[in-house]
Amino acid sequence: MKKLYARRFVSFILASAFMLSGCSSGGSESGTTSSGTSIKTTETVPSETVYNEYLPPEMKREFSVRNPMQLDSSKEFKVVFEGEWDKIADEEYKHALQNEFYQVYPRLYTRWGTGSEPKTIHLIAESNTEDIACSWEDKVQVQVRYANEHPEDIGYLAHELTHNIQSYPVGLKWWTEGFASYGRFRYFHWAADDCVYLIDQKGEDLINWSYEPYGECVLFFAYMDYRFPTLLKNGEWVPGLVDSIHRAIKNGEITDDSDPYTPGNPFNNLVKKITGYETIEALRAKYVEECVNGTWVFDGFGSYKDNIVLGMHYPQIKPDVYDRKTAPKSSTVKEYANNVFKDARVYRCSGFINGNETAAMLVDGKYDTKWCAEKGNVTEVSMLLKGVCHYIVLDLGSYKTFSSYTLYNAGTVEDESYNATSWELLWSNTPNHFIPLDYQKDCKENAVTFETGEVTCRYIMLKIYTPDNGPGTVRLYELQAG
Ligand SMILES: [Ca+2]
Ligand SMILES: [Zn+2]
Repeated sequence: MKKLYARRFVSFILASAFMLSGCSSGGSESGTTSSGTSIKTTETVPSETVYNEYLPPEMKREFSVRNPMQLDSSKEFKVVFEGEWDKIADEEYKHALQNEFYQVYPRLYTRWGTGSEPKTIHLIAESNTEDIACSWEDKVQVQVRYANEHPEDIGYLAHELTHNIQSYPVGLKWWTEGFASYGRFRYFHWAADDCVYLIDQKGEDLINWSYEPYGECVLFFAYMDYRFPTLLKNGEWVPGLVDSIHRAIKNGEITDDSDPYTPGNPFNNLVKKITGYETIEALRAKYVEECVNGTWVFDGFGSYKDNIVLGMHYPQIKPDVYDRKTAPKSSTVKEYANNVFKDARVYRCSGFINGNETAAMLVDGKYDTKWCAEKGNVTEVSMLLKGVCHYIVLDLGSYKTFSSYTLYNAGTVEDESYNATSWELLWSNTPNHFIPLDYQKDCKENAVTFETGEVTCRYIMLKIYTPDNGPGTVRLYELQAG
């Protein structure tokens, strides 16, 4: 079940901004409702074709009991299902949304509610609508067709629920959507291991984001919360940047977010008051600089000072700490008359890019075939959280003995800038508990042999920590031993 959740996470990586915004992109509309007090926020998708290409074809969904997380035991909050739920084929889908509501909504309310927002939410299934999802007042609506075609996606609900909490009197643009996506990012994805959505902190989408309502901006919100957090000082709450802007919009002090560049408007005045930066754009530029230079690294919300508001536990990106051994490098690249890794069965692997570049090609004995996998092929969040970008477990079929191994990196055939530079080889006699054999931190060789000392074992694991010093694609042509 964890795995299937993790699989869902793949689509989040691939679709990135697109899906993170609540399964939406392109148009959004907002307007004042008849009561004049709440904004309807609509998520739409440009075309079905665009959408579908982001979903891995093998993707399936299974909703089940999630990690035990904070539930609303006081029954203060409630979700009521209305409309055409009988037209949604999978009965478990409703159940999953219900679980999500009781986990996410109390968090959102505690953090950003003022007491006037609805505590009961009506969740409506509607077939006669073009919108994938929308929310207004105490209602969230989901399109029946979308639910049937993309039952793996439930994260949009957290995004919509954040809109319910916003209850902004006027419609802002990038802030409203970015904030809703941040609500989803922090209180849905980053609230449990099996929903974690990892972001490439040096990714172009993130750096190029410039106030489009749907875009890669959740990390910017995470940055604002980190650098300018809400704190409790001498028993008094001192709101940080995100919470201050949110409150100012709620109480009508800020009604416009359309000019992030010019100092002096109400939005930027508030930014300046809290951060010292003249504009939100100046702060964003600083954030991009910090992401690129690595002076700010997002590794989860565990260390956030504002956790005092909710006191929850967050998953954390935390490399495994154990005694890594480094084997001496051989002066020559060894070839083996009896390559004991040849045609080993791939017991497990983190993924591969296509049928012509599978993990098995790492050990097929051919120097021109490779195991290739992109970052997006990797679905196991538990490994990613430990800093492992790709991995393979080989079953040697029986106990085999070797005393050195040779890795033929990308550079033996392609550009050497594609070389993986940090990896670890481990051994075991069961497919689970592996013992370190050789750890390489910064190896730049195209083909290289390491002297591990004599080992007899049935299983081998190769973990890749740094696949290519760039986008995270691994390209390995051969792994041999003898
Ligand atoms: Ca090969
Ligand atoms: Zn939205």
